[in-house]
Amino acid sequence: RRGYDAAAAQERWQRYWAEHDTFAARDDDSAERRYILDMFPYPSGDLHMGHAEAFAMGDVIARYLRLRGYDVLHPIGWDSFGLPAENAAIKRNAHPAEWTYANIETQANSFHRYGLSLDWSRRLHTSDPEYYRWTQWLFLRFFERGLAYRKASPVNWCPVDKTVLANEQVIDGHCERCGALVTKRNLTQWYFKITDYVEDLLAGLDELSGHWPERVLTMQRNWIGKSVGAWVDFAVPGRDEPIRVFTTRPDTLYGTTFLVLAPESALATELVTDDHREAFEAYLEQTKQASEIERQSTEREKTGVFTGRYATNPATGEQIPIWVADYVLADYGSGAVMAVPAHDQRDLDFARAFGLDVRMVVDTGEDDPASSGIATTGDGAYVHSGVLDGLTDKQSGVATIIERLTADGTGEAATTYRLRDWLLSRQRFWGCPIPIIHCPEHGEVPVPDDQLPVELPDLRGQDLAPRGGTDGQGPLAAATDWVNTTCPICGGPAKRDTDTMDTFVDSSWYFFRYTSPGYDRGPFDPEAVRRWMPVFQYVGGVEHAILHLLYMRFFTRVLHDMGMVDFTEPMQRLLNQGQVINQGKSMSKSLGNGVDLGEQIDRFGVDAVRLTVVFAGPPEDDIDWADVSPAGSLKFLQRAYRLAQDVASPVGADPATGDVALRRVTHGTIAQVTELIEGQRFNVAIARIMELVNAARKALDAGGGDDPAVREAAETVTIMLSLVAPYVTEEMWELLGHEPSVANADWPVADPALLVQESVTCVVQVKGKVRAKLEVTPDISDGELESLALADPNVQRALAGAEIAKIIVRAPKLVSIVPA
Ligand code: ANZ
Repeated sequence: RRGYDAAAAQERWQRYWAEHDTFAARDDDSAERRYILDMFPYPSGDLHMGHAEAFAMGDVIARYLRLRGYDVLHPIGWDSFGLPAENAAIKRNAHPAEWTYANIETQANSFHRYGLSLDWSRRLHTSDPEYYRWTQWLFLRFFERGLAYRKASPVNWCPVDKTVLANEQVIDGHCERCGALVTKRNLTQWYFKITDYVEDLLAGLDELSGHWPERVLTMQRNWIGKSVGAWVDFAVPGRDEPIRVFTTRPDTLYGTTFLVLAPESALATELVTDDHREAFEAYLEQTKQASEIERQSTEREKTGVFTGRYATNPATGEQIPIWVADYVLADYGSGAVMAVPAHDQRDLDFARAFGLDVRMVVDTGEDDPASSGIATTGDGAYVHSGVLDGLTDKQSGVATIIERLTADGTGEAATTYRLRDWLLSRQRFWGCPIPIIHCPEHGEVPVPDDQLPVELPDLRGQDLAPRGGTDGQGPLAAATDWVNTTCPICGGPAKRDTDTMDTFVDSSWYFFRYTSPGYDRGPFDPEAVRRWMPVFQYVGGVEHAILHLLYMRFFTRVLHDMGMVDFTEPMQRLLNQGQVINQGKSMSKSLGNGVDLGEQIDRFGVDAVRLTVVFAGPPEDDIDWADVSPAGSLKFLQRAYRLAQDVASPVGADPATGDVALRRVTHGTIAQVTELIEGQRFNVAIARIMELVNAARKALDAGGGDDPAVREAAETVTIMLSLVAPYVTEEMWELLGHEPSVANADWPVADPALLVQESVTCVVQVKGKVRAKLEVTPDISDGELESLALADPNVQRALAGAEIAKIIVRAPKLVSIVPA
């Protein structure tokens, strides 16, 4: 008898599914809809183990819901603009489009082979003009609403990639992609005004609590970084403007004994006196070497220089020295800090390093920070604090001082955010052109909608390498025929914008497009979005926890305000799958511990690889490939396959006439697996299916293949296992005498009559009064129950040593005792 032939099955069913559109969304009101989405891939090389895991998880959910009778939308596309394509193309002397689309084909073939239940008819590529036409259209709507604007500002510049980097692409002062030391440049750049939505984006996170991983919500909250406090003005003798600082602890103002400026702030350069300039310049140079994280670390030894100047503490009227130190950052708050050494550890470390005053103004009952060296941050009684003396809690302290500052005109309540507007300009070729024309007469003029898309010029055979000139212009600037155009308003000579958009713009709206891929009157059909969205389940890596998810939430809010969608959170639920690692480490070329997906599939077959990935542990945990056994998975699949082969009863045989013990296992498994899949505990669900295969095999070996209960078990296994092993289960379904596809089967329903109750509660009465409740197995004998009841301490106490006149036992629910 032949076993399961994975390679043959893969070929056969791929063809079948494609020919029958098995996984196309119907979108015909025949059933409730569910939209399941995996974060779309970036087309660099072939699929890897990371894709294998993420897409296996998403497919479990999509297939489960389909079997539950939902009309499921499970689309696929490619995030196909971006730097890596361009760099690879430059290296190989090819056009980015060639490299990109070749990789997309490779990946698409691999996705087909991987047996995912995708709706291929909705496939999109963000680098296709018919897609980016709408990216541009959306940009123009943002522009009209004042949500896309240009401003000149110092930006992070990667001298190797020769492009502007967003803050989040700078890791410890280095370019996230190439590792080069990032420098600053002054450029005029396009921004999206995401800060207009900051409060709404924050509030939305509360709504998502319980549906998104808590750590993602926390990361988003920290990224937005809301701080509530006050601005406080410190007058500087000899200067018109005061120094404004942001503080979360205005209540500690009386303890402010000096100010600290960020070394690279304009204020520092301005204020430093000639006597101190040399030391300051040297310090400024030194600062540039340290990363933002290092600078803020409390562990780090404090460094700094005195400016030679003083400011007036608005509460005490005292003159306090102004210092410069790198623990203050230039681009947060105002780049200046009021230092309260008694109640802030970094200020205290600094004060102790430079012999500055430490003045305790909140008495928390702990040791005086001046002697202990430990700043106190809790609530306490205010001391030496003028209007605050007598108060004992932070909240009233803060409110009182803000009132006072406001009345004096030396400060006001303030809220600051870490979040900055989204810098979307890139000086690169392979991205979506910004649909703006610069007219000497009319300024920034939108390209009229009916002239979209502004297509990328071909530039085949030309140098696409970033130019990196001081003008900060990208390679598009060299395409003079393309750049030189006419103003849509006056018809005079004008120039196209030569920046392209950050690829995060492309990925901020792709999920809308899937609902109506051919739509040509807008980026999506609002009716289709209403039918399918919000997305029921989004699946993807935690590396996108901050930016992608924040940006798409922002886009959705803007679309909401434009009246195009009626919700603000596009993804109801989020699953962050773990990573696939090997030997305890991330896979990498340099470690030589990479595992090749294609090679694993060649050896064990798709089903075994998918089963291994899903069975390895909870979906959000990392999988160490050194700890798993695809060979073991394949062995199990062979065992399941043989079970289907050995079923001898006819289709439709009444299971009620079969082995009740096996039926109990089958129905118990149905109930448990259903709950486990709903709770996304896929690995445990698989363990239960494996147990059912064993139980069915045992029953079969004992009673033969004719027992309809064996068929029932085998069919249950086949349907449930199809969530992770689509090929072998199609074969099994056929062996069991059914028409394909198993994807059209119904998810089994547990018969409550066959569910073994784990335990029942037995009431024990003494003289008619309930004295104890015992948890017992339903099939406990009268004798066993009687001794259990009599041994119970509460029952013994109630009997108080009395003889027993009568005892009635009704297992498993009741024991009634009458003492003499
Ligand atoms: C005085 C003070 C006293 C502060 C105290 C804290 C505790 P978050 O919560 O992160 O917003 N700060 C302000 N601007 C800064 C900058 N550019 N670089 C470094 N630190 C800066 O932090 C706000 C607090 O961080 C502010 O409140 C300020 O120190 C400091 F017992 O002011 B605080």
